[in-house]
Amino acid sequence: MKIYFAGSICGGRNDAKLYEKFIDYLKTYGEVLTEHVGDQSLTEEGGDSDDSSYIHDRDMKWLSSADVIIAEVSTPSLGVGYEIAKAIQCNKRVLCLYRPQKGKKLSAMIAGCPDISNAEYTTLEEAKKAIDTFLKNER
Ligand code: 6K6
Repeated sequence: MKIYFAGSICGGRNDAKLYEKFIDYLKTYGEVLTEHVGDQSLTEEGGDSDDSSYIHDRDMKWLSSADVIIAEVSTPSLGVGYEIAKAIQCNKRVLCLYRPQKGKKLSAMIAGCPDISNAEYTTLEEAKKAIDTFLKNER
């Protein structure tokens, strides 16, 4: 199974360590196409490449080849929102993982979208269970 994991880069890297843990877990299910999203050396200023067109085109190719998209949406990110919308357009299954935080709210465009499986979590174990439920028919 090919998994496209989406997480904030330019939107902020506060959750980058968590992304790495999700990616490690997702690797037990199949190939994670976007391992760099969990790379701790990748900052919000970029780092993978300065060529935005190259990054966009490569990531869109990966997205269209993916079987499922799993996005961590606790840190708002234009890129992640764009990837989610594109994935829905391509009729891909999408899971969004959201960690509720005081004073913050998940965008209604994600929370209210009927084409997205939304799961809230507080611990890594809870998030893993949501991933298991989402992927149980995909292995
Ligand atoms: C280079 C130039 C500007 O930003 C960069 C960083 N490099 C990236 N490399 C790979 N994928 C990226 C990069 N920037 C964004 N993405 C994709 O968008 C990833 O797949 C993430 O899921 C998502 C993050 O979007 P932003 O808006 O938070 O960056």
